[in-house]
Amino acid sequence: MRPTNEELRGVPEAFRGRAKEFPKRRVFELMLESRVLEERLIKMSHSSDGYFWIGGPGEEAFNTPLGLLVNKGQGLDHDYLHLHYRSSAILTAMGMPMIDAIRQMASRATDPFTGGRNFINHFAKREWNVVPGSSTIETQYAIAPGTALAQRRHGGEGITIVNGGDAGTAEGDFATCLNWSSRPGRELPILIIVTNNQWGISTPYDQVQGCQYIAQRGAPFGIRWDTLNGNDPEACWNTLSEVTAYIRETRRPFVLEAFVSRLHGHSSSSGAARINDELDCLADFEARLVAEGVLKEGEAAALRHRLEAQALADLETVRQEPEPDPNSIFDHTFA
Ligand SMILES: Cc1ncc(C[n+]2csc(CCOP(=O)(O)OP(=O)(O)O)c2C)c(N)n1
Repeated sequence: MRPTNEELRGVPEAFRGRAKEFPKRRVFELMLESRVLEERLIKMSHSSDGYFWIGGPGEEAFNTPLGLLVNKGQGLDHDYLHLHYRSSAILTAMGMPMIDAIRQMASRATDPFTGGRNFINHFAKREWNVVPGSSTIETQYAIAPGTALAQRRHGGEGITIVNGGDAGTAEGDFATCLNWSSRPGRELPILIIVTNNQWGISTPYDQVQGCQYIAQRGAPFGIRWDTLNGNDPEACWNTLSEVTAYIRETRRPFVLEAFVSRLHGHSSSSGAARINDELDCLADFEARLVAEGVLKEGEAAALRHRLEAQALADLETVRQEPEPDPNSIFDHTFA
């Protein structure tokens, strides 16, 4: 008898309560840094310091704990990341300095991810197993089982992490990922994440998806699954700690769906205006930390001011840096 959908929900009992103490102050500082960075990048798209913006404001409460929990490094003993374009807070939490994203936004040769040749928030970093991100949505889900399969053969505790949006899961690559991750006896150590912001550019979730939860689609494949409030950083820290422990130890897949906000329009193509009727995880968390006495009144504003000044100084530096040499246009092009 196969387990029912509900029996597959969440991690087994043995993995509950695995989270270390929630580093709330650190998480807040990183969430704020990521937000300030994205706001600077949006301004760059308006001031012609960059051409196109797409990014992650509204996903910081989920992505920051995730970035802190990644086993960062190069090779099969570390985690592999197959990310989509709203993942900046993951990179910030892993240690990316703001200036590196600003370099990519400004299409500078100094962009460490793509040498100024790809869109903003399309990361690639061999030293951290960050696999090159693609603008074609969802292809990452079909590719990710490859590194997970290598990790299954290799052994150890390294896992593969893949994320993407809700609308993209309507494409076949998502089903490919579920299938390859769950072949009986050959299950893969992979965390399959969907950040559900209820939108695919301008198409609402309810007009596309007949299922209640996308993550539930793991159940027919025998994959454990769960949903969580992606606007609550502590819930994300706890759940991600448990889920990653489960995958590391059992070498089995897990589908996790996080409900998040989209705090700016889809991309600069639609203007990227601030959206005020969705919950802002950063403002929410700040209010909580002030109420708890973790942050003093005005402390967050002072930190924001310092980070904004740093981002602006970084932009001044980047403006002086060279654009890519036209002769390098075909470098790293394979067809
Ligand atoms: C294969 C492919 N089809 C269509 C597009 C155009 N496109 C870019 S983003 C997007 C919506 C994606 O929505 P979702 O997966 O929910 O992620 P979100 O942007 O909301 O985080 C679409 C249709 C694309 N980039 N690639």
